[in-house]
Amino acid sequence: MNVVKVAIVGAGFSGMGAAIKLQQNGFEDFLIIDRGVDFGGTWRDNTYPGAACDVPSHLYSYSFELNPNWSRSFSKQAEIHAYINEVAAKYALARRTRFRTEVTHAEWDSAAGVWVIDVTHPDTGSAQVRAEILVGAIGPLCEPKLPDIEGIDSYRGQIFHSARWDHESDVTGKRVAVIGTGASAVQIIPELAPTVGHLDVYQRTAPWVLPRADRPYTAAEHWLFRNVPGAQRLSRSAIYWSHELVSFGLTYRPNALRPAQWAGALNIRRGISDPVKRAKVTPSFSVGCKRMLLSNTYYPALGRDNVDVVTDPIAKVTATGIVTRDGAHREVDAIVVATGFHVTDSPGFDHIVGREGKSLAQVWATDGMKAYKGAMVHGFPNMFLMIGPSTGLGHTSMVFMIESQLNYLVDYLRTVTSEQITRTEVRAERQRDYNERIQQTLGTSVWENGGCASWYKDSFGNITTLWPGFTFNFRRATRSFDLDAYDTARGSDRITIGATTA
Ligand code: N01
Repeated sequence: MNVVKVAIVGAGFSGMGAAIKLQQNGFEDFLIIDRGVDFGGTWRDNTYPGAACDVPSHLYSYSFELNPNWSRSFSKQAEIHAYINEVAAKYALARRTRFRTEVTHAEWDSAAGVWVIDVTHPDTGSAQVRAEILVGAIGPLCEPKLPDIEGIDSYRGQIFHSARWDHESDVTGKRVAVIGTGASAVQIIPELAPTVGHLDVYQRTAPWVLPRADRPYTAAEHWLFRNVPGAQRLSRSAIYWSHELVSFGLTYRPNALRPAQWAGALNIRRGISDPVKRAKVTPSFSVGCKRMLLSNTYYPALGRDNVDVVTDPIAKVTATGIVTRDGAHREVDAIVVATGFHVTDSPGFDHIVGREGKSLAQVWATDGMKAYKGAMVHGFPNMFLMIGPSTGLGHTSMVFMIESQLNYLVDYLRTVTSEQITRTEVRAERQRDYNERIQQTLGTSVWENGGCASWYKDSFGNITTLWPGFTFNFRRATRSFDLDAYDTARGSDRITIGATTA
């Protein structure tokens, strides 16, 4: 059995960031656990053709590890993954990481005051790790969501999810279907369209796809970033503040986003000449309600003669193709399922069990995912979620949110160490008040009023995934650990919950 102070589950941007910050602040007793073979999380798993970030790389990277060498404004997956691996190597994180190790269950042991974490490894089998503090850094976009379509299991051709791209399957010249038109599909489709024989794009809801200001950095810019102190930080700040302006429209004044909608409409007109196709791909909701996508190549790809946009709902999948409700049967050699992820209903929530013997899934089943500052959940002592509920963004870099939470995590560890606190649990009323304020702020938002259905909402219709408003407010809220929001216990004391003990 392995006993550590902090167990970090997940070796993506947030888990690595947590490990680096712990290390830098003298908390060396930690272990990272990841089911994959490498660092990178979503940037390791999403290798589909065209995978790239839709936030400029100078912002979508750690502030403490700027990279002057980004080749272009919106880097591709391989470059981002390489950056992540360089950072991991610089901080020697591999020596504290167990790869190919999956957490099957994590349960708070009240008597011992530790998290008991069951893990399994394909070669060495099951084992247990005990940790005083559990950092859940599994990311919201790690569990691929397969569509619940009749007959999909009977399909005999190649079929795979966008986040599990099968590079052994060569679809060149073949008949291919892509189900979904979200952020992943919008990047995949332009790569597939020119190489496959025929492409059917199954669109349930047309997204807004805006022009993408993507270009390679020039040699002069690279020289500046490498040699002029502050040049890169200045560029990063300019990107940050220009993106922050968008959050004003998203949260408070959706009408202010109209220019983006015009740009989207222009993008359609430029990319597609056929009026029937144009009409099919024109969204019927306000821009920003679903994630605003960026591409200069998506609409031209849809406009190609070998690409059909199918808007009739899918009725079933057969052994050889897809049948739509109008009865048409389109045969295909391969199906790419680009249908997103389990965000508000992640299977991982079943495996984390708190103080009262209930899993996160059970606790959140009654009225949705809730946490305090996206990190701490009442009933789950000594657990810190990275980019948990209400931390997602529709307009800028998640790394900014991750680093905000890292400030909070480090100050939490400093505080409990200096105060000799062994158990910390957020008070129910503080968590409730915090979430009520978030829901109030969301009342004016485009996500609430824009006329769309999206994964930002849970099954209760509540937006529990997004941080509303400006990200600098989240940075301020997480600057220091507010001990008064927590019930605590010291030494071997039982944790104090209000007037009672548990
Ligand atoms: O998934 P999505 P994604 N039958 O959930 C459709 C991040 N990301 O993987 O809109 C038919 O957005 C669904 O239709 P509808 C980013 O945060 C970032 O594309 O629900 N269709 C939708 O079109 C993003 O938001 C980057 O009506 C079905 C699509 O599948 C998040 O990941 C790149 C269906 C799912 O879209 C997820 O993006 C990629 C069904 N049964 C991803 N079920 C970058 O940084 C679902 N759909 C660039």
